[in-house]
This record gives sequence, structure tokens and C-alpha cells, in this order.
Amino acid sequence: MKTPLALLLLLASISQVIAADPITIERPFARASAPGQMVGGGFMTIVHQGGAEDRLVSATTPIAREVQIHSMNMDGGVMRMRQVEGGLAIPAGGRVALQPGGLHLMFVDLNAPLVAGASFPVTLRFAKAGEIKVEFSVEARPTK
Ligand SMILES: [Cu+2]
Repeated sequence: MKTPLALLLLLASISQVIAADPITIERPFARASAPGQMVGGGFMTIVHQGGAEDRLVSATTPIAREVQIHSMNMDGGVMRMRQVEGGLAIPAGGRVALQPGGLHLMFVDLNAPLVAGASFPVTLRFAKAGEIKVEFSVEARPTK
């Protein structure tokens, strides 16, 4: 049974190359959590090479109860996070950066501390591209 399985795997990998996803994720990372911290931010750049706008609708991860999509805005001199309503639009042929101080994923109710050097899976759900699984690496907190 070894040969048919190997052949199936080969065919599967070929079909993946042919049906290359229009959406790719660059440098997904999170920051190590401080002691007692129950939420964590997730960052990445979403690159869309398709011809029609897509939308990041939701995300899930085993390391947190919930994943939210947040924006950050100045409101009366105070930086506030808000949930992005209706998902995050990804323009055709565009790039959307989720980065510290701006758009980010918010991992709510962490199941365990985020430790620098570790990594964890996140499943992103796009309206058109469907599910994309990404491995986030945990980086040390910046020292100020
Ligand atoms: Cu947030």
C-alpha cells in the first residue's frame, strides 16, 4: 500500500501548486505575554494576489477562547481598541498589515502564557479564500 499513498500525496501536492491560494500570510507573530496577562495581540501581513476583494471574517486558535479582529484609534487623546465590524476587507491585489499599534488579532482568554520561542496554530477564515492555517511564532516583548 506504500506506492498508492505516495502517489496520492504527490498528486495532492501538485494540485496545491496549481490551485495556489490568492491569499498568503507573511510573518505571523505574537508577543510573549506578561505574567497574569489574559489577552495577546497577533500580527501579520495579509497579501492578496487575487482579482476580487476578500474579507477576513474570523479566526480561531486552540490557545485562546476567542480571536477578535481589532483596530486601534486615537479617541480624545486615548488609544482605544475596537472590534472590526463585519470582518476586515482585503482589497484585490492589496496588502493589509496587522502590526503593533494598529490592526491586530486579539487572542482573548489565553489558555496558557505565550512564551517567547514557542509557536501556535491559528485558523483564519476568509469569505472567499476559505480557511488558511498559519503558525504564529511568539517573540520576546520589546524592551523599553
Ligand atoms: Cu486588541
